[in-house]
Amino acid sequence: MAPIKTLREIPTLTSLYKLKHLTPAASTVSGASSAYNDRICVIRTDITKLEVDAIVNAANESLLGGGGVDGAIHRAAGSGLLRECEELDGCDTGDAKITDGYELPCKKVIHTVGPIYWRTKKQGKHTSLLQSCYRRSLDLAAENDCKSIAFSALSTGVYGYPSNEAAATAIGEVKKWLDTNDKADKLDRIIFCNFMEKDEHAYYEWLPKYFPPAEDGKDQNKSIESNGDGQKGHDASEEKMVDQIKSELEVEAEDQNKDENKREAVDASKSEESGQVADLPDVPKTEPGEHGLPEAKKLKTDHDQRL
Ligand code: AR6
Repeated sequence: MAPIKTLREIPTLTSLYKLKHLTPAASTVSGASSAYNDRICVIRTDITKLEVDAIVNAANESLLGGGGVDGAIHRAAGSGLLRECEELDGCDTGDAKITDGYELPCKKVIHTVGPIYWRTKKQGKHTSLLQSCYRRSLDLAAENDCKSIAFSALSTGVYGYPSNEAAATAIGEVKKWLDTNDKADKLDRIIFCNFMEKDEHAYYEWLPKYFPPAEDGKDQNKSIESNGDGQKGHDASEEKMVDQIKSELEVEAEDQNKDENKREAVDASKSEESGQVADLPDVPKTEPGEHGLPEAKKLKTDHDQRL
C-alpha cells in the first residue's frame, strides 16, 4: 500500500527540471511562462494518499460514488463522506462541490463532474465543460482557504476523454486561472495527480509547453521560499528536498516496474488461457451506467448553455 505523501514529498516543476525528469519542449504555447514552476507539481500516485488541503474527485452527477477514483476516494474516506454527499443534491457537469475529507489525509474533497467525452463532443461542449471543472475546483479551493489542491485526471477514465487532449485542456485552464483570477495567490501548490502511465506521459508532454524551465538561475518565485506550510527555506534545504525527491522517484520507478511486470505476467497468463489479447490494467471500456455504477443523471443543457 502506498504510504501517505506530504506536500514536501510532491515534486514541483522546478525540482523535476533540476532532476532532468522533465524535458523542455521543442516549442511552447504563446504566453508560456516559468513563473509558476514552484507552484505546479505532477506526480503519479494514488490521490487518496496525498496529505494536501484538497483533492479533486472525478465524480458523476449523483455525487453518490462510483468506480475509478470516485470509488477509491469514498472507500478511503469512509461512510461520513457519502452521508455529506447525500445532502448536496447532486452536481451539474462542469460544476463542483466541496466536502470534508473524513478519514482521508486531505482536509477537503472537491467533487467535480467531468464531461462524458463522446456525448459532449457531439455537442461541441467537451472542452468548455472540462475547463469549467478545473476553474470551479480552483475557485472552491481558494474560497475555502485551501492552499494546496491535487487534481485527478478528470474524465480520462470511464468518461473516455483522450489523455493528451485532457492534459492540454487542464494545464491551459489552470494557467489561465493563475494568470487572471484575483484569488490565484491563495494557492501555493496545484498538483496534477496521475494514476496511469498514459496520463503521466500526456502531462510530461504538455507541462513544458505551458511552463518551460526558468532560464539559468532566474526562477521568478524562488523555489522553497514558501514550502506550503509557511516556513521559509534556503538553498541547503532545497538541495535536501531535491535529493529526497530524487531517491523517492527512483524507488517509485522501481516499484512501478515491479508492479507492471507482475501485472503483465498475470495478464499474459490470463490471455493465454482465454486466447485473447491482454487488457491494459484499469482501462475502463464501458459507458457509465453499464458497469454496475450509479446511473449518471441526464446532462443538463440549460447549465451547459451558461458555460
Ligand atoms: N488515484 C488517482 N487517480 C486515479 C485513481 C486513484 N486512486 N483511480 C483512478 N484514477 P475515472 P472519469 C484515475 O474513471 O473518467 C466514476 O465511476 C484514472 O486512471 O475515475 O471522470 C464516477 O462515479 C483516470 O485517469 O473518472 C463517474 O461515474 C482518472 O482517475 C465516472 O467514473 C479518472 O478516471 C467518472 O469518469
